[in-house]
Amino acid sequence: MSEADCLFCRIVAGEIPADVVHETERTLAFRDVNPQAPTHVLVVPKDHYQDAAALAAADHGLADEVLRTAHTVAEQEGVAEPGYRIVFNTGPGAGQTVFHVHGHVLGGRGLTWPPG
Ligand code: D5M
Repeated sequence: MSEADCLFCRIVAGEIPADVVHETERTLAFRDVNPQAPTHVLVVPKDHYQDAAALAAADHGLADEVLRTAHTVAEQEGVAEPGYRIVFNTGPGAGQTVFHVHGHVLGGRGLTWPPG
């Protein structure tokens, strides 16, 4: 998929509306349209990387920034305590459906382990 066709690139560009909860120079956080918990926010780098592996290989600083944004969102949403989950589905076998890396920030309810 080209970046022009990428859903999350289009959200970053403002071409598709999203409920943005936090933004930094290089990251954007917006609510998931299909929330799986009371807090369910997606954190993306504004630049296009297809998954967490590609991001980690290409730009360690940006991967750090995505994690920092995820934690800022958790604090902002009031779920940092007692805890929250950050999930990067990586590859179709793990359930990734949008191939622009995104961390799911989930919280606000008890989260069981193992995940499905
Ligand atoms: O997660 C992809 C996630 O993206 C999934 O939880 C739904 C969400 N999604 C899909 N379209 C949108 C829009 N337009 N806004 C916000 N959230 C969206 P994955 O890990 O790839 O399965």
